[in-house]
Amino acid sequence: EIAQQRAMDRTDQEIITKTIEEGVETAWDRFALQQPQCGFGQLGVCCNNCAMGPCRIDPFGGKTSRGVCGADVDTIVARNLLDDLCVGAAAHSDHGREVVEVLLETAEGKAQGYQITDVEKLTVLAKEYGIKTDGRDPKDVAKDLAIGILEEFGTVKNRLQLSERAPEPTREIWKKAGVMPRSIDREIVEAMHRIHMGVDADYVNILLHAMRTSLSDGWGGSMAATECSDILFGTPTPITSITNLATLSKDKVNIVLHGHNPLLSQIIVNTAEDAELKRLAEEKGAKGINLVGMCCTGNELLMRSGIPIAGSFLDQELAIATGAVEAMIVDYQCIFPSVPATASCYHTKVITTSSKAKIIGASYMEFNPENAVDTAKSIIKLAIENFPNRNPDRVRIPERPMKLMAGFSEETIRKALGGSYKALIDAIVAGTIKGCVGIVGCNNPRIKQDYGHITLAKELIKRNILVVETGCSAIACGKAGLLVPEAASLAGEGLASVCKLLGIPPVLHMGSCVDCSRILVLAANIAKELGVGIGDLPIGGAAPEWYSQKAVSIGTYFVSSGVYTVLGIPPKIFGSSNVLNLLADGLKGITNSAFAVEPDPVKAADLLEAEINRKRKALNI
Ligand code: BF8
Repeated sequence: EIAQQRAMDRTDQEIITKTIEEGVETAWDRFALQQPQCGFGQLGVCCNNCAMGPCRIDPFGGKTSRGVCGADVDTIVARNLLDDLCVGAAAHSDHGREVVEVLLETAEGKAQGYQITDVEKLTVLAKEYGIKTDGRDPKDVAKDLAIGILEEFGTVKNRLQLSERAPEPTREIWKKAGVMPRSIDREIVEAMHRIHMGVDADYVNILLHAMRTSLSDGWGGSMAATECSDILFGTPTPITSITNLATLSKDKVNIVLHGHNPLLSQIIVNTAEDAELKRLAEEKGAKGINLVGMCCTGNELLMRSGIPIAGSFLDQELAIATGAVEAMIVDYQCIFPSVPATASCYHTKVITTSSKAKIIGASYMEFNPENAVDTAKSIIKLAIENFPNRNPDRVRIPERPMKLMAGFSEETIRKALGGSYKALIDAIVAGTIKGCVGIVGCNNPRIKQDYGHITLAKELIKRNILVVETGCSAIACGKAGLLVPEAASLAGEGLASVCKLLGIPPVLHMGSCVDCSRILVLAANIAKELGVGIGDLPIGGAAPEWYSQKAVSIGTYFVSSGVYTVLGIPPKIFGSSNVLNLLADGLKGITNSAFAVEPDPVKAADLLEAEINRKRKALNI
């Protein structure tokens, strides 16, 4: 059955079947139509940077060993990789910038519906930035902090304050390798400069800058997004909710909040409580308003407000195909440009809200922090008014949502362990828990949806390796029932005993993709307690189903920070053995970590376990 080949989840399969029956096109169909995909592109040997090209290098060593400009295969492959990475870093960091800007506007009293929610976190950050807090109004502190963080984006100070959270031995490595990030925008702009024809032609030099650019994302733009979102909306604490397509309601107005930035989606969540809107929904024949999240903005809402999450990247079309979605509200990133076309098969309205991300066929309702609540109200009203257009004959909503637990911020994990990582370190030293792996990233139609995430997570917990997750990976494991304390029964004895003691799942949901910065802080704080670098810890990373340029940046800042990382989808670097060898092997001598590529998640678990054992041995445990 096609649906079973495409996705693991029962509710996804049900709706995939519906799309096939109704002739509604999805990413899987478009993926099939694109076969065979360009082999040159897949190897990374095609350069389309300038008007002398496009050029492609013959991977079999024929005559075309250089582009028209003379670039060889190493230069082209490395440059293409840096290009992807800096796009991803830009996406995370520009999202981060918007959050910091709203923090500033909130402090100045210019933003509607926002407040300083987590004063404790504000104080912690202010201290890091050398801002006085004693006896000061939190708004004044927030103003100074927001300006301090905005300066991280591009200044003359050439020093990224947040990156100083990394342990000293890790920072020493960055210093020696010359990859210490200087500022967020600067690294991205410099990356683009280096990619221009006739600038950087040394693949090692290009890749070192790729590392620096990724660090300015993980320890800069993404971290700023996470920290300032926490200050505005609260630092997540454990919370339970539900997931999969069964979170859609048969009799309420369904609004899907899709995209990445919580700035609008969280205001929609807060505004949907409005009595007038509820009354309007009833007037239109609905029993209320049902908000569900999708992708990373869904993760943000789940982590802080327990809003049900309907699905991940490959679920965006399926949610619409239930025929039960009144409105899909998007900001940016990971939104299929064809979503309005899918929506046109049903009554669903797609609403774009960012001037950076308009889509033809969608309704555009510009979101600005100055009138966020008013905009949120108008959007919700539009969805409610669309409810009578729902055609009951076209609706199919799967049964039985899956329970999950989320909200594991670094602060929450630390507090649950008694204020320090001593208990976790003791468990690791004793071998009760062998180590920890962060599984992150997307879905990709190249692989059965969620298969890589679920299989890898199950394999690791069975081997007493604690799993932390973000992004679509966390949603995949949520749908599979791995994010509940009862899933401890699937873990090895040691890990299961710790989970039972603390009442936590063996797979911890740490948030959205920018919240991979929470994983960095977690690793940094454990390393600091042990007095070692991140590269010395028995930990690993994995992106079994990644697709996006953002994932290239995440994987690279993981590796650059010392975290061995296994990719389930091959990056477009196989055309250059030099680039491949450097990333898979050469880096080990610099960061004590490297990339590996392994599409089979069981074998990926073997690789990660071997790496964890290697690091345990080096630590004499
Ligand atoms: O930032 S995991 S498919 S939704 S890129 Fe996109 Fe990938 Fe999902 Fe979130 Ni992240």
